[in-house]
Amino acid sequence: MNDGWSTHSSHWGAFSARWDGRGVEVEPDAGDPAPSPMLDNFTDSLRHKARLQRPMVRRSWLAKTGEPRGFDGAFVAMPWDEVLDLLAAELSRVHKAYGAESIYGGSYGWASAGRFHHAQSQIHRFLNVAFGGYVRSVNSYSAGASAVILPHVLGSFEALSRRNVTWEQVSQHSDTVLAFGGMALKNSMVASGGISRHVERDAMQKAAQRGTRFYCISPLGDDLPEQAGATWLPIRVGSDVALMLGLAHSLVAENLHDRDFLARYCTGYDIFERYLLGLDDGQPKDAGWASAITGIDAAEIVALARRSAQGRTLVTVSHSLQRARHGEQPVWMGAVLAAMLGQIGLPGGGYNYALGALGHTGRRVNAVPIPTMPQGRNGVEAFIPVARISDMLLAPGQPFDYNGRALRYPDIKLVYWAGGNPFHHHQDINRLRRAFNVPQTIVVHETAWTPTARFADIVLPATMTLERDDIGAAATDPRLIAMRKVAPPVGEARDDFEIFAALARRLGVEQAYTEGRDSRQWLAHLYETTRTALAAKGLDAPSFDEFWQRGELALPSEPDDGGLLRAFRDDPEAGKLPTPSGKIEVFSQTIAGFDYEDCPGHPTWLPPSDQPSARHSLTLIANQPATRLHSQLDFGRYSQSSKIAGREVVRLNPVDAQARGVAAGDIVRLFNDRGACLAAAAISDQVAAGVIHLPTGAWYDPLPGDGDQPLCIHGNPNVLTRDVGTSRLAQGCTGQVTIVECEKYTGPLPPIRAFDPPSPVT
Ligand code: PGD
Repeated sequence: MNDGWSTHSSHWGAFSARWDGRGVEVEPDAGDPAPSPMLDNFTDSLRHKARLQRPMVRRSWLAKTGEPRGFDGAFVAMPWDEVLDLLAAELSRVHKAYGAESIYGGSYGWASAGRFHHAQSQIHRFLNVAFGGYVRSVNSYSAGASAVILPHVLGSFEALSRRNVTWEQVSQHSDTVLAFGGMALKNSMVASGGISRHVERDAMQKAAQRGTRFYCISPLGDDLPEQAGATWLPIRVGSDVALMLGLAHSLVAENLHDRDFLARYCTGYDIFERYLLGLDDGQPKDAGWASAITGIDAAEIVALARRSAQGRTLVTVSHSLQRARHGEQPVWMGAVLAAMLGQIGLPGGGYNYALGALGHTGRRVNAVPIPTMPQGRNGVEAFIPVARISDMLLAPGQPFDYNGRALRYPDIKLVYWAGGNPFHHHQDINRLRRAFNVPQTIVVHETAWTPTARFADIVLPATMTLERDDIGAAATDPRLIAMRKVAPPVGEARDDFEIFAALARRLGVEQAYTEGRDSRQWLAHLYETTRTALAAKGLDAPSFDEFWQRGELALPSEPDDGGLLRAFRDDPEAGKLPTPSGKIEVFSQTIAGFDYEDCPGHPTWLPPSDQPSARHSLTLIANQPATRLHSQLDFGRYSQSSKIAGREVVRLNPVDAQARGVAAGDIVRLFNDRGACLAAAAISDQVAAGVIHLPTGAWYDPLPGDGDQPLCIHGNPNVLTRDVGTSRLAQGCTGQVTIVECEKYTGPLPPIRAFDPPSPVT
C-alpha cells in the first residue's frame, strides 16, 4: 500500500491503517456503506499502558505459598526462554500426573479476526498435538440455548441463522417483521472473522421506505435503528413466549392459522394446540392472558396477529432472548408461530433465528471455502457446555445433564486460555473468582492486562492483530482481506503461533505442530484452499503473492436461495429437515423423552425464576455494548469516549430515576445478593419502566480490601448476573438478565485501576 498504509481487518470491519511510531491512523474500507465507529478503538491502543509487554509469573505461584489468586497479586517478569521452560515442565508434570483430561483448553473467546492467528485454533491444535487432547467446551456464550434446541426442532443453528432470509429479501418482500429482541445495528456491526460491508441499516431503510412495518419487541426501544421506522412494543423482560402464545392463540381464535402448512410440514401441532387452548390446564393462552404477562395491550396483540396473517411476515428472534433462563422456549416458539403463519421458506417471510444478531446473518454465503487453521484431533471425551466453567472447577466429579445425557464434571488441574476474557464474559464473577482458585495452574496468553490475565499464574504477552500478518475472512463476507502488519510488536510480545511452536519444541512435537512452516508459509498454505476452489470455478485465482500485493480478493456467493427451509417448502420429501421426523417439530418426542421440567416437549410459557422484589425491584439487561466488541479494547478511544467519570454508563427510565433521586451523570451503585458495581447514570425513555440497562465489557475493577464480594468500581454487570444454565437441555449462558436494585452513590469515587498493570511488577 502507499505511504505506509496497510490493508487490515477486524471483527467489526475492514480498514487500512498507518503507524507513525506512536499512534495508528485508521481509514475504513472505501466500499463499506456504514463503517463501524469501533474502528477508532485501534488508534491509541498499540502502546497503551494496559498492553502486556513481557512474560510474567505470579510470585506466589512460583514460591508455592498457597496465597489465593486475586486481582492484586504480584507478578515477576521472566525472560522468554525461562518462562517457556517453566511452562513446558509444568504442562508435562500435570499431563503425567493426571492425564490430558485434567487440562481445560476450552479457552472460549473471540480473539482477533485473522484466520491463521486464530487463538482458539492455535491453542486447540497445540494441546491436541502435545497431549492428544484436552477438556473442551461446546457451544457458545452467544447461542448456548439455540445451538441445542434448533437441531431438535428445525435444523442446525448455523443453517437457520446464516443461510435463510437475506436482507435483500427483507427489503424486497417482507410486509411485517416481528423482531423479538430487535435487530440493533451494534450487534450486526460485528462478524467473527471480519465484515467488509455493513448493509443492515440501508436494507432496513429501503424496506421501510417500501412499506415494511417493523415491530421492535423489546424492553429497549432503540433495539431497532431509526431507519427501520419501527413500532416499539415495550414488552416486559423475558415474557416473549407469552406474547408469541397470545399471537398464536389469536390466530387460532380467528381461524387465521395455516392448517395446510401445519399438516404438511409439521409434526405434533395437535399436542401443542391442546396446550395453547388450555384444554388440559384450563388456561387458554389468549391475548388477555398474554397481555397480563407481557404488558402489551390485548387488542394490540389481536391486531398484530391479524396483520401478521396478511401479507409476507417474518419472525426473527435475537440471541439475547435465549441468553436467559428457559432461553430455549422463545427460539422454539418463534418457529412455531412462523409455522402457524405458514410462510416458512418463502422469500422475506417465515422464520430467521438471529437475523441481525451478528453481521453473519441475512447475507449470501460464500461459494468457496475460506482459510481455516486445522486443529487436529482431540482424543479426550470429557467436555462442558461452555458456560458451565465455574460449576466444573468448583464441583469436579459432580453430575450434570446436557441434551439428554447424564455427564460428570472433569477434575481440572490446569487451565490454559488464549484469546478470551472469562472475567468479562462469565456470569457471577465473585463465584468465578472462587472457581479460578481451584486449579493448580492457570496460563493465559493475552494482548493486555485483562482481569483474566491478572487472575492467572503464567501470563504470556501475545501480539495484537495489527502487529502481524494474517488473512481476514468470514463464510458470509464477499471479501478475503490481506491483513498486513501495521506496526512492530509491543515490548517482547509474540504471536500465539510462535509461543506454541516454542513450547512444542520443548515437548518434542515441534514438527507435528508447525508442519515445518513458518507463519508466512502457513498463510500461503491456508490461502491455497480458497485459490484452488476459485480456480476450479474458472474465477480470478491469483497466487498468494499477488493476493497479498492487491490487499483483497472478491469471493463468489451462493445464490440467494433461502437455504434448507426453502428446499423443504419446495419439496418436503426430497428436502427433508434434519430433525427426527424430517419435519418442523412443534412437539418433540425426543425432548419430551428427556423429561426435563425446565424444557418440556413443546414450547411452553415458563415464568422467569428470578423476579423483581421489594429489595431488588429492577430488571437489569446486560447486553452487548455499542462502543467496543465485548471487552476488547475497552481502553480504546471510542469506548472511553462513551464513559462518564471513567465509568460505564447505565440507562434508566425517567420514572425509575426520579423514584431514586438519580439525575443524568450521577454515579449509581447497582447491587443484588451476588455483588455490586458502580456506573454512571443516563436517563432515557427508550428504556421501559422497571428496566435498567448496563452493557457488558467494562473491565472488572474490584475495590481493594472490600471482602468476598468487592464492589466493581467500573461497571461490569457480570458481578450481578446469575451463573445458572438455560435449562438441563442446553445449559447455555443466562447472562442477559437479572434482578438488581439501584441507588445514588455518594461515597468517594475510587480511581479506575482496570487498565493499570498490576503492581508491584519486578
Ligand atoms: P472478548 O472481549 O472478545 O470477550 O466473550 P469473549 O471472551 O470472547 O475477549 C477476547 C480476548 O481476546 C480479549 O481480551 C483480547 O485482548 C484477546 N485477544 C485478542 N486477540 C488476541 C490474540 O491474537 N491472541 C490472544 N492470546 N488474545 C487475543 C464474549 C462473550 O461474552 C460472548 S461471545 C457473549 S455473546 C456473551 N454475552 C454476554 C451478555 O450478553 N451478557 C452478559 N452478562 N455476559 C455476556 N458474556 C458473553
